[in-house]
Amino acid sequence: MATNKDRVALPPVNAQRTNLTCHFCIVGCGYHVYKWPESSEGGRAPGENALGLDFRKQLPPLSVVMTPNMQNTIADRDGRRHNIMIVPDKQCSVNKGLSSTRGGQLAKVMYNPDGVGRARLRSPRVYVSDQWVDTSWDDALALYAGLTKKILDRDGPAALAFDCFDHGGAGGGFENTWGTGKLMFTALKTPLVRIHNRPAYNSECHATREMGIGELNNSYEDAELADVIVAVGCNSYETQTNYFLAHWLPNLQGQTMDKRKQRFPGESVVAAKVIFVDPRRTTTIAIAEQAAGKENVLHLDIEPGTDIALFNGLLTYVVDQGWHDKEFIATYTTGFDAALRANKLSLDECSRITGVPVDKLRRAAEWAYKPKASGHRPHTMHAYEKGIIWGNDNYLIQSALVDLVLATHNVGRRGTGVVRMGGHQEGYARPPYPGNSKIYVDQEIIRGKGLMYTAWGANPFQTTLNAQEHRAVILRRAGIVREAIARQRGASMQQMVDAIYDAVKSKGGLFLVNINLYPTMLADGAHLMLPAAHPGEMNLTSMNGERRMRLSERFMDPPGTARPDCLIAADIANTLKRMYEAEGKQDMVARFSGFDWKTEEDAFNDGFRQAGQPGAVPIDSQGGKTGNLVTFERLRAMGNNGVQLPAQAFRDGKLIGTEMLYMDGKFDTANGKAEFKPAAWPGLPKPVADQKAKYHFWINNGRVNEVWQTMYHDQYNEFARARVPMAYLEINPEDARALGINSGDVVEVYNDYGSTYALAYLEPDIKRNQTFMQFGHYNGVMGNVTTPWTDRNVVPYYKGTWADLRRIGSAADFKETVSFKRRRFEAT
Ligand SMILES: Nc1nc2c(c(=O)[nH]1)N[C@H]1C(S)=C(S)[C@@H](COP(=O)(O)OP(=O)(O)OC[C@H]3O[C@@H](n4cnc5c(=O)[nH]c(N)nc54)[C@H](O)[C@@H]3O)O[C@H]1N2
Ligand SMILES: Nc1nc2c(c(=O)[nH]1)N[C@H]1C(S)=C(S)[C@@H](COP(=O)(O)OP(=O)(O)OC[C@H]3O[C@@H](n4cnc5c(=O)[nH]c(N)nc54)[C@H](O)[C@@H]3O)O[C@H]1N2
Ligand code: SF4
Ligand SMILES: [Mo]
Repeated sequence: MATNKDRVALPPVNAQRTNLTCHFCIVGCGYHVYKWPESSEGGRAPGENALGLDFRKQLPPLSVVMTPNMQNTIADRDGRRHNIMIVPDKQCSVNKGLSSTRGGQLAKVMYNPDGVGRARLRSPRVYVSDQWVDTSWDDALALYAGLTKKILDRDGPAALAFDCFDHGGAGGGFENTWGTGKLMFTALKTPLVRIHNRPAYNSECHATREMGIGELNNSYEDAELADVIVAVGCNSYETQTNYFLAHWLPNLQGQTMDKRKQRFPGESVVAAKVIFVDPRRTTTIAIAEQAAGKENVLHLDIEPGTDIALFNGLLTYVVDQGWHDKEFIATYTTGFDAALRANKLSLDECSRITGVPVDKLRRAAEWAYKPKASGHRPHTMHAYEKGIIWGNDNYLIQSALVDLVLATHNVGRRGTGVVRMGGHQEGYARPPYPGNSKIYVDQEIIRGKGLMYTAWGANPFQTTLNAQEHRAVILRRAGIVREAIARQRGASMQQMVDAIYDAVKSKGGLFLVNINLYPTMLADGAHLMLPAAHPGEMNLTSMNGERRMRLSERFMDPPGTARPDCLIAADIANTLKRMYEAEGKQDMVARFSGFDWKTEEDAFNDGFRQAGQPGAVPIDSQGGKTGNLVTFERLRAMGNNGVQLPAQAFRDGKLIGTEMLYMDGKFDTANGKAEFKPAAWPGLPKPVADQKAKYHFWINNGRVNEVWQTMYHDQYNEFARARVPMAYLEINPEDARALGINSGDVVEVYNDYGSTYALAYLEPDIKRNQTFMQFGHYNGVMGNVTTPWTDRNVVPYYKGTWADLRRIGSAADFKETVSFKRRRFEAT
């Protein structure tokens, strides 16, 4: 199929229309999927096409966003072929009809044997006699369950390692987190589990949760109502695109002024301001300056990893000025005095550590926290994401930030909130984790622990910290098993399981399983792959960054015999159950019972809806006790606007949700009071400081607008592949010149922990001795050079490492397809 078509077929009036929430980020934009037989087509008159638009004349601007990427042709299992069109929903309050460069390609990534999905796993595959071969589900499950059982019976659950998604969207959703969670935690009971983006089974938000504040506590509308937005370590134009475009920009452009005046009568309302805390000048900052005017944008370009000092300096100053909310602090919080003492830092000292001039710090405090002309406290929303979640000491940064927010009462009031901007959507519903959340799973595996490792919708080869060593150990251990398997001739299943068990138990091997849409880099070491389905191919629920839960409806079949993750979990459990039944082990049969689900809806009803069932309260979803109100049928009726969790009631055929948390001043602690936390500035962690002392460049890293994560779809998408064929590395032109590096050159990035390659991209906005490298790329793994350091809760500092650069040479191919035009939408 041609990658760039210049013609779009219109859906006929009777085309099937379903709802789909885009899964290429937290925002969760609403889309409509139209599906109709390949041989038919709608007409151009408004009564002849399902969009109801008049295509006989020029449409008014932005009446519909429609590109050839929004269309595809798919085949279902019965062989019938259909056209599909996936277009943004104008009625969806999240995106208001906008798409993004990622969401706009949803149709294109839907499976088609010649399209982007051509490398999708269609059947289980097993690595025997030194090659990948297709096999049946029965064979694959017998192998998986057979080995699992042998390990479980002889070595106990702690030898069964998992790296698993825990979010919403593709590789997630309430159904799939429940299915996998029930298998891992209730049935297998293994503690050796890590989450797809960090090396332990822990939270991204320990501190704020302990302080009584869940991390998704406002609505996207609050960004339209805020006087000031403080954006900390988030590059939201590129990473939460339509949240930024549909809710922040209108406020920054003055379009929500009337709404703000109406909502807050008597308060002075002036042009909204935004303060960015990011060592790097991002595209988001460049765009905000153009939209709001430079006079309304402040960029606190702190030294990397010094956020704690920044928030402590601001807190100290704000309290000195008397701008804190004494009444709120006295009535609704505890621990203020102790935190204030511990965090005390003068503006001079704050300036010295962060590198931000004192007058800029003072201006930030005045904008965000000084009472307004009318005497009212400003509505200041604090947004944060990976710049601090993966920053220098996750726990202390969040403590310091939330201390400042609590002192100034910027939570539980409309137009405020202290919130994660988010990564994927959320969709957490799991029984309690049976382990100790401080098990550093990667290090356990490196030390030779674990006999079997299942990577489930996760790709640690491309995304973990200290990735090169982690990968090297796994490949070596997996190689031992590959050798043992290759020596088998005509082995029965039991003989094969015994041979593998011997290799993992006595020879240091590791059996590696990849449950995924694609083979990915994991195929280099794996022994078994099981094909999964993603949204569109299954019914899936998830919630976005304002806790808005929607049902993404199935509109096509998955490729081959691919299955939804929750049903794969059930298949595994049921296979084990039968094996224990055959042995008459009733206690084990009981553990593997309760998976008799026919559909993903059964998994949803067993998990999300059973909040009353012990331990089943979804902790991230806040679906809590009201989960039982929410059914597939009701969600379907609520369309792309869904319901904001927790659901409060079902009235007049509608689910009633919650726009903002903590409006009543009751926080999620035992006594209902929010808790301040001491957070003194600790300096850089030793392994990071050591690399900094030894090497010249800070290797900042993160995401770029046009690709999603490890590029699992994008590596087969010409559009993305041509633009970012290799992880790019932004570098200051002066630094580049000194090393003889030009845009388009391949460079080696190396330090004590590893080495990787990247594509140089000269950018004057990058400071001297700093760089920014695309994370997670299959062609140049940034994680190779991150240190293994984690904070006290085993949360990594992905953003902090130093390395040297060496020019390798130039790749002619890349220079042809990659544009090195500046990404910051301004002239050089
Ligand atoms: N250096 C550095 N490292 C980082 C980060 C960073 O900022 N810097 N960020 C971290 C963060 S925030 C994240 S989220 C992680 C990302 O790390 P991962 O979660 O490992 O990366 P993804 O590409 O999202 O991987 C998901 C895998 O799941 C597969 N998949 C997709 N949909 C489905 C599905 O429905 N079912 C199944 N079974 N599989 C599916 C994809 O093919 C892909 O291989 O990286 C982390 N690592
Ligand atoms: N286009 C696109 N969008 C995505 C994704 C994607 O792959 N592609 N992935 C999604 C996922 S899973 C996630 S988790 C989110 C992540 O969303 P974001 O957190 O917005 O994205 P990142 O690029 O990881 O990092 C954000 C910023 O942290 C800054 N930073 C680095 N060090 C520091 C520091 O010490 N202090 C501060 N304050 N800032 C620092 C970096 O300069 C960078 O601009 O994006 C989601 N959206
Ligand atoms: S902003 Fe996020 S959810 Fe919305 S269309 Fe873009 S990638 Fe999808
Ligand atoms: Mo993420």
